[in-house]
Amino acid sequence: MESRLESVEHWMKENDKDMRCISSGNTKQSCYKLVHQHMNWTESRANCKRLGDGADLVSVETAEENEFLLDMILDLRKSRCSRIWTSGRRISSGVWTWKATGQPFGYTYWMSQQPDNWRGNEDAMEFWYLSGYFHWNDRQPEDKYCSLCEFP
Ligand SMILES: [Ca+2]
Ligand SMILES: [Ca+2]
Repeated sequence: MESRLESVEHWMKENDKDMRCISSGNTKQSCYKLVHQHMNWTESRANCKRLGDGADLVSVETAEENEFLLDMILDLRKSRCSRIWTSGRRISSGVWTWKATGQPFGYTYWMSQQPDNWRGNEDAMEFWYLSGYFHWNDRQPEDKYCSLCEFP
């Protein structure tokens, strides 16, 4: 019988060029799907959860996972997704936390000068395409962007 991850991989190969899986090194195996439809952070998270059992907005635990994801979204950028939501949120204590796992940020890849909480309401983390690369930035969660779902 296929494991759930194998069935996700099968579905990816058959149907979805916007979905990729990581399976190397010390990083826990996951698959990811870039969603092109522009939605605010809350809508983006609800959409990911609808895509599969355990699916949620992406959480980035390691440098290896981050590198894989930045390569993936750069490669898929013909989609014109310049801003992409993740599950990262600044919670009331000011600590950045991955909402999908409940864990505070360990590894980080913030762009220089970020997070800057511009105008005091940038409480969600996005991948932001600027000067040829994607970077981490804090951004207001009401804005409508693409999103990246993770199937752990
Ligand atoms: Ca992850
Ligand atoms: Ca910012």
